[in-house]
Amino acid sequence: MKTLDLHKKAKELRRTIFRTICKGGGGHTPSSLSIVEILTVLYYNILNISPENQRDSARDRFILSKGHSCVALYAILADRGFFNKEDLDTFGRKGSILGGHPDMYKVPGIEASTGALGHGFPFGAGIALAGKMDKKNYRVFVLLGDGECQEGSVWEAALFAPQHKLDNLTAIIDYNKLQAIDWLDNVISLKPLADKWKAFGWETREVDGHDMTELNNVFKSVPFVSGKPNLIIAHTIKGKGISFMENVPIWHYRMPNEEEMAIAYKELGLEGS
Ligand SMILES: Cc1ncc(C[n+]2csc(CCOP(=O)(O)OP(=O)(O)O)c2C)c(N)n1
Ligand SMILES: [Mg+2]
Repeated sequence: MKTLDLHKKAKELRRTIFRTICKGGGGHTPSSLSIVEILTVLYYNILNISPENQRDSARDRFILSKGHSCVALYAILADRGFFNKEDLDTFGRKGSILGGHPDMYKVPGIEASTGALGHGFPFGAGIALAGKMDKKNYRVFVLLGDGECQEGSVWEAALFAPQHKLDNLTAIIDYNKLQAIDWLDNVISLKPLADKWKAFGWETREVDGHDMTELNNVFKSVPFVSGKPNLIIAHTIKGKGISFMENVPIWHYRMPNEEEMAIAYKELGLEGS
């Protein structure tokens, strides 16, 4: 897809995310808005996955390790035709396939049930190792939160992947510098983040996580080096696209009131919805 079309898609996805969360009456809005461009480039330009090949063992895998941002993934999977767009209107309701965290047994296109932070990434490393052992050419992409990187299991997988030369594994860190209710630097800082991963044996790149040309180029160039796992640090803004949510910690758990909703709808071009 051309950059112009990707921009249109990202805009559309932001609207779908916000509308879905408002209808459902809850959800992690800023965490989902942070990853829109990353998912857009992956799902429209990079990943070899589609509703037609979703059971093919040679397909690429994407795992949303920061599972609380699942509405962004639901929006994109619905748009790609993994399930009906109407299902988005049931988000968070009793009996819906779409819960507050993604369930691989209920939602077509979801490769791993995530939500307990720190587990999707080691799970993805295991799938990458299986691919090497079975001599399959698929690639595994895992998207982690930066707050999530405070979990010990993340660092176990970070040690494991270089040991097994998993160059088919790409970890992406959504580096928005915010965790649930505060800045990482005030809680447990990750700095110097790139140096830590390099020291563990990962080939590392840093990009603007909202610049889809940069994202496209970096994803296209994996594996960066043969025999080494790939790490992409994506600098992002939590709440990107809704002015009063950007970089404001309280929105991790808050839902907008009617007045705030109207402002957000206007900013996203959803007036009258
Ligand atoms: C093991 C575990 N502990 C705590 C939580 C609760 N929780 C959900 S989101 C979140 C913050 C995560 O921050 P980050 O990974 O930076 O994601 P962001 O919200 O910035 O996208 C926390 C603590 C959880 N889901 N899992
Ligand atoms: Mg974060």
